[in-house]
Amino acid sequence: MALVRILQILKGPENVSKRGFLSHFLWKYKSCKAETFLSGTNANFLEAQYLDWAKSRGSIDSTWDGFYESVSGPTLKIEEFEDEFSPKTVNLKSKEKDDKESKERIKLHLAVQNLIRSYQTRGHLLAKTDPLKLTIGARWILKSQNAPLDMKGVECRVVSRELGSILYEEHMDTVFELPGRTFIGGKETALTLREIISRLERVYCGAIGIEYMHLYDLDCVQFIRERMETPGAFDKTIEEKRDIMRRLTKAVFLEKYFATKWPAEKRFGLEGGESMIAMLEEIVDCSTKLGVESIVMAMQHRGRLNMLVNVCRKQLTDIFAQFKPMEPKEPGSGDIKYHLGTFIHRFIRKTNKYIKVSMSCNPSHLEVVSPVVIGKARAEQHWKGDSNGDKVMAIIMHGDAAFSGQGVVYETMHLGNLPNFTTHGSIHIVCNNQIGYTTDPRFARSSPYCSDVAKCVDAPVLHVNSDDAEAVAHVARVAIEFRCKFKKDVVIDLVCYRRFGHSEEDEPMFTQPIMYKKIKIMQTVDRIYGDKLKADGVITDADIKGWEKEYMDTLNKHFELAKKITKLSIMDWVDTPWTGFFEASDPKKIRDTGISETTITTISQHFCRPPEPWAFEIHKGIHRMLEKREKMVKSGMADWAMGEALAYGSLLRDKIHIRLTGEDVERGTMAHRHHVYHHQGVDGATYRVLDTLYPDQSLYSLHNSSLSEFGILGFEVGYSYSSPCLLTIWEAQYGDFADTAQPVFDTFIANGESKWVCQTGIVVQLPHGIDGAGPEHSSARVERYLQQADDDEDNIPDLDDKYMPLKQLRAANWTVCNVTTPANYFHLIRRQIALPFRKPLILMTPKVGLKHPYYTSPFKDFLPGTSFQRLIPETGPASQKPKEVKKLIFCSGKVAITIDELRKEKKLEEKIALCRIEQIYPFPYDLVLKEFCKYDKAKTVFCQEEHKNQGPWSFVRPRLENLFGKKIECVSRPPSAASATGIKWIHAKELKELKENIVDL
Ligand SMILES: Cc1ncc(C[n+]2csc(CCOP(=O)(O)OP(=O)(O)O)c2C)c(N)n1
Repeated sequence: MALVRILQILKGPENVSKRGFLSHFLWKYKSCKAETFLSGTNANFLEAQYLDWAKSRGSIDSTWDGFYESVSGPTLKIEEFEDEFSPKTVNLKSKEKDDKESKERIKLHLAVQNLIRSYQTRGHLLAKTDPLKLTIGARWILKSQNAPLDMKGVECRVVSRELGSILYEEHMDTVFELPGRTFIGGKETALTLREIISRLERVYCGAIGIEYMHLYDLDCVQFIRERMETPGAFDKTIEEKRDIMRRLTKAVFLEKYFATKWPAEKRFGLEGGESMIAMLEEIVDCSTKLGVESIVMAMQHRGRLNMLVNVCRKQLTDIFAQFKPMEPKEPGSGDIKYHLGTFIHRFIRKTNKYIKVSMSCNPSHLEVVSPVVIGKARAEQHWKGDSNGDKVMAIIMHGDAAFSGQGVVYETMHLGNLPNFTTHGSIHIVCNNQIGYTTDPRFARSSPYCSDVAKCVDAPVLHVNSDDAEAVAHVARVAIEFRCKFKKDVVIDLVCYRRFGHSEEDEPMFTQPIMYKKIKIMQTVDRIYGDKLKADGVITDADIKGWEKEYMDTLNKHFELAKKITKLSIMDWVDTPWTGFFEASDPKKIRDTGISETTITTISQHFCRPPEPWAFEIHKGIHRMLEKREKMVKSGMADWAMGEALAYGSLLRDKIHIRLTGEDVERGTMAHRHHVYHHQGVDGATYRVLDTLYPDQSLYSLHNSSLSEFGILGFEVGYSYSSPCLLTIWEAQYGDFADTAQPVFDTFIANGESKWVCQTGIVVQLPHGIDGAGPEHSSARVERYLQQADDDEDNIPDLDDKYMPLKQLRAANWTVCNVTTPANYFHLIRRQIALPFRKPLILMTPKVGLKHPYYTSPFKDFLPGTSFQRLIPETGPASQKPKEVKKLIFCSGKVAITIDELRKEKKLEEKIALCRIEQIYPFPYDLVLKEFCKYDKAKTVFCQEEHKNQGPWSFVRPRLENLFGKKIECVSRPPSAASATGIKWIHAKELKELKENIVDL
C-alpha cells in the first residue's frame, strides 16, 4: 500500500528531478512512514525492482513476491503508474547514470556532514581568539607539520579536508539537509552549503574557539553545541550590554588609577586582560540564578587587586592603604598585597540574592593554591550538607604559562571525578596573556593551547578573545551553566595580552619587541566595546563619560579615606573566619585529653568486634587479627592501632569531624589500621569499622587517595582551613614521599598563620625509621621540618612559667613530634583539638615493629588525668639510683627500642638512663633540664638512628648545649648523602657501630 501511494504521489510533483524519485520524495516528505525503511539508495533500488516485478513476476527472486503483493495489491496495473520519470531498469545506461548520480549525492551529503563535524571538532583551530591577531591554533599544527605558515587555504588542511576536494564553489548554492547533530539551522532543516559554512565559521571560528567534542558524555556535547550553535545564542539585551560596558569601565579605570598614583609599585596589572572582570561578574550573577550560594576562589598575581575590588568587593580604601608602609596590628610576617585574601557576602541586585565570595590567600608559588582551594570548597560543601555541589563552587584562575607548566594543575584537576575529593565541578579561568614573564609560549609548552591538560580530565575548553566583550560574557555564561548542570570541570581560556611588562618594573621590549609593537597600538577594551555600542546606538558618549566620572569619584574618595588608615590589620584579610571559636576557648587551657573507662571499653570492644558473619564475610586474616586484638583488650593493653582508634573514636563521639586521607590509608601502609573491611564475596562491599561507634557521632571521612602528594596534601590543607571543629589528617605512604608536596609545607603549612593569620590543625603523619629498607622508604627527613621551626635556639624560655609549654605552642609555627607509645600518640592527636588554637602537627610515625611490646600502652594511660608527654623520662632501674648512672641518653623515636634492648642485653640498665624527647619542637626545655639535673654525674649524649647530618641532631644540639652550658656528643650513623643505605651489609655494619657507641660508657 505504502509503495503504491508513494508512486502515486511521485507522479504529481512537477519539480521532481529525473532521478531518484523515491529518494527525492523521501527527502521532501520526511514525515512519511516509508522513511523508516526506505531511504536514498534502497528506495531507488526498490522502485526499480518493483517495476520489473510488476511487469514480469519471474524476473526477480520469488522471495520478494510476498512483499510486493502486500504493498501493491492484486489490482495494481503498473502502466497506470509508470511515467516518463519512472526508472527504466530495462534501460541499463539510464540505471547506471542514476546510480552514479545518486552515489554522487550521497557523497556530497556525507561530505557536508563531515564538514559540519569537522568544524565542531576542529573549528577552534581557526578561531580568531587572539586580540593581537598574531596567532591561531592552526599555526601550531602547521608548524609541527613543517607546513608553510601562511593562512591562505589553511582551513582545507587544518579543519576540513572536504572543502576543495569534494565540495567546490559549484556546490555552494546547493541546499543540503542538516544532520540532527547541529543547531546551526535554528528552525530550518536545510541550508545552502554557503550558509552552512558561514554559520559554522561564525560559531566556531570567530571570537570563540570551543573544544568539546572530546567529552565522553554526549549530553555534555549536545549542551555545548546547542548553547553555541543556536542562531542568536550570543545575543545580549541592551541592559546586559550596558552592564558589560560599566564593568569594563571599572576594570580599566582601576588599573589606570593604580598606574597614576603608584607608577613604580608592583601590582601585576591586568591591563590587556580587563575583560576578565566582566567575565567573573557574569559568572557571579549567573551562579546566584542557578542556586550557588558560595564561591571559593583562588587566583595568581595577575589582576588580583582588580578582582579583589571589582568582584570580591574589597573596600577600595583597604586596597589603597596597602600601597603605603604601615605598622601591622597583629604579629606575624604578613604578605604582599597581591597575595592577600578576603571574603564577602555580596548582594546581587539582578537576582535579589546573597552570595558569599571568598578569595583565598595564596603564595607566589604559582598553582600551589589550586588544590588548597578545591579542598576548601569540598569542606564547605560538607558543612553545608551540599552533597551535590549545588550550593558551593570553586573557581580557580590561572596564568597561561603556569597552567601548562605546573604539574600540580593536573594533580588538582584529576581529583575532579574522584568521589571523595570531587567538588562537583570547578571553573578554571586562564588569564592567557600569551607570555610567561619573558618566555614565549612556543618555548613553554608542547601543545597548541595552554589549556590542554583539561582534555585528560574530560573538561570542555572555551577559548575566547578578550577584546570581544560580549563573547567573553557569553562564554562565562555557558561555563557556569555547564558546571551547574553537569557538575563537571570547565575551562575558560581568556586570550588576552599583557599591555606592559611582567610587573610594573619590567621592560617587555627587551624580549618581545614584535609583540609589544603590536600591543602599543592596541586600544583598551572599554574603548573597543564603547565604540561598538555607540555605533549600534546602544549607548552614547554621555553614558560613557558618566560612568567614568562616577567611578573616578569613587576612586578619589577612597584614596582620601585610605590616607587616614595608619595601622595595617592582617585580620582584615582573612578569607575563612572561624567565627566564635577563639572567643569560646580559654586561651590558657589545654582541655583534658584523657577519656573515661566507659569510652575506652566502648571503643576498644567495638574495634575488636567482627561484623555479623551472616551479613558480612571478612578475610580469615582479619578474623585472626581481631581475635588477637580482643585478647589484648582483655589484658588491658592497647597497641598503636588501638591508640589511634581510641583517639579518633572519642573525637568522633565529641562531634569532631575527622578526615583522614592518603595513599592506602584505609588499611594502612603497615597493615595495622584496617578501618575498612572488604567483603570476601561481594565486590565493592565494605564495612567501615569506626562509622558505627556512636549513633550520633560525627562523620569519619577516611579515604584512600590517588597517588599524589602535592595535590592531596594541598587539598587537605584547604579542607582543614574550613573549621576548627575538624581534625584533618594526611598520611604519607612513607614519610619521604611528602617531599613531592614540599611547596605545600613551605608556603602554607609552615607559615600560613604568620603570613595570613590562617590557622590549621592539620596532622601530617610521616612513617619514619631507618630499618634497612633502603635510601627511600626510610627517613621522613625530620630535619627539614625542624629547620623550618620558627624558633630561636639561643632563646631559652622562662622555665618557671607554668604556662610556658602552652605559650611555646602558641608561638610555634607547627609542632614536630616523634612519639613512641600508643598512649602518647592518642593524647597528641586529641591535643590537636583540645588546644585553644590550631597548629599543624608534623608527626613521625613508626613503620615496622608495631607489634613490638614497646608499642603498647596500658589502658590506664588513656584515662582522665593522663596527658601528652612531651618527654618520656627514665622510669627503670637507672631512675632509682640516678647518681650511679654513667650515661644519660636523650633520643627521639624508635632508636629508644634499640637502646633499651641493648642495655638489657648488656646488663647496663642501672648505668644508662634513657629519655625520649617525644615533642622535638617546641623543645621541652623544662623537662629536659629536669632529667639532666637528675643524672648530673652522667655523661650526656644525644642518640639518633639517622645519619649525623640528618635527623633531629642539628636542631636539638644547640638547644641542649645552650641549656646545659656544655658541649654534647652525638651518637648516630656517620654523615651520608642518602638518608639510608640500600646495602644490607652496610646497614648491619652501621647498626653494629651505633650499638657499640651507645653502650660505650
Ligand atoms: C612555581 C613558580 N615558579 C616560578 C615563579 C616565578 N614567576 C612568577 S610569575 C611567572 C610567569 C607566570 O606566567 P603566567 O602563568 O603566564 O602568568 P602571567 O604573569 O603572565 O599572568 C613566573 C615564572 C613562580 N612565581 N612560581
